[in-house]
Amino acid sequence: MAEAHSPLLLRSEVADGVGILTLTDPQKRNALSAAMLEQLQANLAEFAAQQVRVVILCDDPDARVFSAGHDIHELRTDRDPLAYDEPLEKALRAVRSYPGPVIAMVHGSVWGAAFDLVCSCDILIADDESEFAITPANLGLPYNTPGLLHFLSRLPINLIKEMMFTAAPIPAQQAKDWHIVNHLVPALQLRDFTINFARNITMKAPLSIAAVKEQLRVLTDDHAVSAQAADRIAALRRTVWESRDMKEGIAAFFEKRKPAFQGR
Ligand code: YXS
Repeated sequence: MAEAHSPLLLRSEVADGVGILTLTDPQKRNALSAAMLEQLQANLAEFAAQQVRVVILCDDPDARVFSAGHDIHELRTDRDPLAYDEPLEKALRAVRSYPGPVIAMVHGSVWGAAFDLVCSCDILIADDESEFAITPANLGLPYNTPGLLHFLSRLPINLIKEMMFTAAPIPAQQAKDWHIVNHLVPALQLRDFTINFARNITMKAPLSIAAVKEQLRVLTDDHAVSAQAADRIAALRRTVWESRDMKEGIAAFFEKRKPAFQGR
């Protein structure tokens, strides 16, 4: 569970065999800090040890923001900020390999890497106050290949391009029309609907479900990429994370001003 010295950034509970993890860092709009992501991994490991069959990842019902995405304070500018061994990627892999369904229960807005997090969940249930944005273009960041594969396994490429190029939030109904969201329910019904949905799955055969989840992960995550393609991708992304534009995008966020991107 949470390290003794770090504040609790995730509330963990088990109700009727369903594990519920609630993001609780309202001051930073549930930004995905290394501390929060480590607590997410630790809680998932604890649930797996307890053979919790279904997990719900959610935010508090009075939050306006499900998660503001990667903690921008922690974005590395001296190396690939979304590298394989970064806390975010480890947490996404923990969700994708949890031996049972992880359901994202979304109220409020989802930003940046938090969109990758909810897309890495197996099922997404949201309310009519939810919206979804992927925002590297706002900050000058190079999204990574595992993330793009996550999106490609979820959305048609033209919709991914629209979300990436505009960084505009996709409102709830449009997210449902685009099949980002499995179920769209009124805000007041979200928790009961999702817990009942999860509880029904806990009555099914856990080994069968865990095997199908892992088969689908292997079939969608393990894409063979040629050495030349891998080098090209690395070069393209390095140009971006070494750029002055990325430093400008991050600085502009903290100075609460619009960034002036120069294309270099
Ligand atoms: O000024 P104080 O100290 O009160 O702190 C403010 C914000 O700086 C802080 N905060 C964050 N801190 C670190 N990382 C973040 N992602 C982050 N977002 C917010 O929280 C305090 C309250 O923020 P404020 O005043 O803006 O709240 P608001 O309710 O007016 O607006 C909520 C948001 C989420 C619309 C707004 O905070 C916002 O636009 N946040 C940034 C969303 C974003 O662009 N996320 C992407 C992060 S980078 C990422 O996830 C990927 C790597 S990528 O870029 O590739 O998608």
